[in-house]
Amino acid sequence: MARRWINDLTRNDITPYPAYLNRRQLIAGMAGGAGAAALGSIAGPAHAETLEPNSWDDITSYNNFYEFGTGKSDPKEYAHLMSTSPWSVEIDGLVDRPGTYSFDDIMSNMTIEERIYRFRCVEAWSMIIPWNGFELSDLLAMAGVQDGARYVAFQTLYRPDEMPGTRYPVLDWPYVEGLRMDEAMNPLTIMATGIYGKPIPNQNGAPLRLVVPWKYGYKSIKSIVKISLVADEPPTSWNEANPREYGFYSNVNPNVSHPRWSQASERVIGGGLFAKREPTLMFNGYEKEVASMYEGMDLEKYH
Ligand SMILES: Nc1nc2c(c(=O)[nH]1)N[C@H]1C(S)=C(S)[C@@H](COP(=O)(O)O)O[C@H]1N2
Ligand SMILES: [Mo]
Repeated sequence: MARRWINDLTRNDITPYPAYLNRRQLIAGMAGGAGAAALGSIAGPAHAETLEPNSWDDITSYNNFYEFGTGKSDPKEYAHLMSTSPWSVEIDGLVDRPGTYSFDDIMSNMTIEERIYRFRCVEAWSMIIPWNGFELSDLLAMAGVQDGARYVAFQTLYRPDEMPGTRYPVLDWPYVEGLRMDEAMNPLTIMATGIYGKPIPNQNGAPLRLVVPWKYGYKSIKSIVKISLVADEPPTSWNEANPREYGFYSNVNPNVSHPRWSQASERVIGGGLFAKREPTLMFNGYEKEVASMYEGMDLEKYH
């Protein structure tokens, strides 16, 4: 039933409320007679009722994937050069079952769900994207997280022959990112493998990429080939490139400006040339779900 809903997805089929809600939680909650409690505890962002996904065209032709160039249309133009089959992910570090996991192996062990999430780039544009994927926590459980693991480090494919943008030293390749363990285990954090029920296009990070909806887009690392469970905060590409402008946390925060621009509002892609900017929401609208992870932290210092 869930699969039919995903595969035959049309604009009208998209449940508007609570749009991003994990169907598994929804069903589990209702079966246990605790539906109302489940809904209450993970009720969506303030504007969940009105989440209207961007078009397939918006989502797949306006991209950041610097391995293919820094222009917004470069990924769509060049990402076909990247071969994504076969694909495997090496999982190492503080795990019980380190090893090379094939993409097919991962997929046969994961339950694919749809999550309609806001997506906010640090450059102050945004979209709403209907992802398909699975919770990162399920993948980590497959590898068996050990006690000493406090962070998760991710690495993108680095294949210069297939990635013309890596000829330029824009970033220190390969692209790397990281999350604190509680962020990685948060149910909102997913590994996306599809958009609109179709396999995720290369320009969006095929065959699997991270999506962390309450953080600026650059945390959502694409085309992942390696995941390491580690004890210490791992280096991240944008932080290494410019630590003053890009912190490790990178939580969406309208009250903390980027040194070169305000983060108080955003331009919604697809709204047309004269569309009004929309106010940016704390934690990108996911405050209720994630704010407790940062209680007592100075969000300006740990930006
Ligand atoms: N490997 C890699 N991952 C990346 C990037 C990149 O350049 N390389 N760009 C990031 C940035 S800045 C954004 S906004 C999102 C864009 O995702 P989208 O193109 O699917 O919208 O991918 C993020 N992940
Ligand atoms: Mo971004």
